[in-house]
Amino acid sequence: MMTVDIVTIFPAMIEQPLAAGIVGRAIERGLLDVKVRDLRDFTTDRHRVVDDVPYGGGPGMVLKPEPIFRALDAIAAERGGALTVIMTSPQGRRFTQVEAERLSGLQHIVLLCGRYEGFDERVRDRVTEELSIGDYVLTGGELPAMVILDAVARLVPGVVGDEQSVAQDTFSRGLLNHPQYTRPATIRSTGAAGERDLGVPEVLMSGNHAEIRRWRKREALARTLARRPDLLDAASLDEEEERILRELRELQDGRIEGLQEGKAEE
Ligand code: 9D3
Repeated sequence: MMTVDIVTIFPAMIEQPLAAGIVGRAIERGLLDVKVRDLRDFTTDRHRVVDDVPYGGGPGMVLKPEPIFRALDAIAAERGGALTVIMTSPQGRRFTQVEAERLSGLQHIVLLCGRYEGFDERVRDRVTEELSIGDYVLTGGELPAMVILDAVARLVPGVVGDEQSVAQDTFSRGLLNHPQYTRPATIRSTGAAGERDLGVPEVLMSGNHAEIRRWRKREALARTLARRPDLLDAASLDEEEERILRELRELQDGRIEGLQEGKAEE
């Protein structure tokens, strides 16, 4: 079982979403033990103060170090042994699928959620790593902690029912997924383009499994080439996929040359 301690001043932001979905079921089934710790429970003053003004002046408030140190001491005493402490922070290294895979192999992690202008620098003395989820500004580390927990939890064996779907995942395989369809076979749509019937590619209803497999490979590669060509550098492709990708690139090059020669697009 993997255990995760989350330290926050907004426990409700974490507890409600955790109860639902695949992660909620994993907790119920005992595959995952998540404990949400209210940072204010580790203060010692009457007003349970967790922040203070920055030394040297300036706008905003800084999270005080003592409540965080006390919270980490309590978690270390309860869990036993050295802690892996992950600080969520805009200054952190980027959290990726590779990071999620590494963390999913650990027995226990602590996630520290930042607020205000951030942590007193001395908290980093107790931190193993600092992670950001991307280049956009949020109001705190709670959503990043949930993102990290979600991505890590689904890699813990047994959490996601279908191991095959975890293994075939976009970022494990290095390609975007092919388009998916389910019933009905046609659906009426009223949109900007007017009214029309939307069908399903014939090949998917043909029952020809070799054809379907090839169509899916082609669609996945075409999508990746169009939307995320950067992923193709690291993707591990089989021989058939390499061949299809060469074809798609030739088509693409042909089209660009055609345009350079001044031919109109159809
Ligand atoms: C004014 C300078 N900002 C630092 C770059 C202040 C600041 C902005 C946002 C301080 C804290 C925050 C709150 N964000 C997080 O705690 C956070 C975060 C994010 O905003 N984006 C992506 N990943 C993360 S992980 C934690």
